[in-house]
Amino acid sequence: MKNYQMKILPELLNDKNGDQITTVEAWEARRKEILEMLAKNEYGVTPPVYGRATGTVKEVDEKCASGQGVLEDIDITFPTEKGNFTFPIHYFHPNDGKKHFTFVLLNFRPDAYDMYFPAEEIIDNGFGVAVIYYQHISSDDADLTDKLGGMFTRANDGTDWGKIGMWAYAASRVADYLLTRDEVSDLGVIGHSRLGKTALWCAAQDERFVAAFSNCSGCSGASYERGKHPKGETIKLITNQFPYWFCEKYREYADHSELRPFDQHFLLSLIAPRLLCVGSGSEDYWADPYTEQMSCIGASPAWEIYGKDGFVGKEEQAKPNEVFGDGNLQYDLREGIHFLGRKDWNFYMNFLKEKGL
Ligand code: GTR
Repeated sequence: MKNYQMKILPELLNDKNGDQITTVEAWEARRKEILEMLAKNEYGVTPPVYGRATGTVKEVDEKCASGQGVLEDIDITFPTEKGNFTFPIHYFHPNDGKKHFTFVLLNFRPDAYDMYFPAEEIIDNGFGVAVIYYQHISSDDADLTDKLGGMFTRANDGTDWGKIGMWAYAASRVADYLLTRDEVSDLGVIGHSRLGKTALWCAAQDERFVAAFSNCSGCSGASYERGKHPKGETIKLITNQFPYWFCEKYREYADHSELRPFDQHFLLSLIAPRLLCVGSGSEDYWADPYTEQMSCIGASPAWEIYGKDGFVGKEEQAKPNEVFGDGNLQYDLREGIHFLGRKDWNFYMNFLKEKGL
């Protein structure tokens, strides 16, 4: 495993002619190429933005949690090819009149309070969090025209966006709105599992997010396909069970993943030189923690091109609860199962504080 990536992974920093990239300018050209490669071969092509989103505050709890926070229920509306699209969010922020780093969380349930985020603790740490229920955007099934999916014409050429692309698009529209709010300084996007994949794809495309947090994102998220542990999920398995998360073309790699001209470190590299946290669970074999760590190592040169540290840590597998957080690309192996819990949030919030956010 040790030198596996060196031998068989597609080269991140080689340009079209196979020459090594050493300048920011050449990297940014390469970055565009990678973005297009991932859109056309994995997540699908994102439709254009027809206009910025606006928000309508529906309800406010001025003293949420223990009274230190505000919870606002807001409708986000934006124009699309086929008219306006509206969906609700819950927006929590500290009640102190200051600006705060704010997480945009893609979540699995519609409730304001949920086991995947400790609202009160996030507020107490001086952060905001805006929560999107992902199926308000489009259903998690094969109906690619549900809700937002139906608002754009599909080209039917194998590269149309899948659900991950739709959910990511919604997080960007929430960013449109939040960036107009006085309570917001900077934004990060966060998600768990399929929504961790979504958070990565969202931040890859939308550079207004200064940070991204991938929690247990696994296959087609942070983890390498090449060199995957036998217990880990593969492109073959994921495209059999969840083909609609991706573009149709992705299925071509189901039996030939070695032919992909990229691996998942390409996705992580698109977030450079911004902040990125990749978090795994030590017992989350399906997501394959070690190839998540390895792909951080593989993506790290993209940060180095900017003269910044990317991943700073060991190549040998992290121990449970070990955090490699000295660079701009943090990796942590939270002890336990497939879950987005308090410990994960604390790893991420500590990272932000250490970076001065
Ligand atoms: C699994 C899927 C994973 C992961 C997970 C989830 O069944 O195979 O890729 O995304 O669902 O989202 O909880």
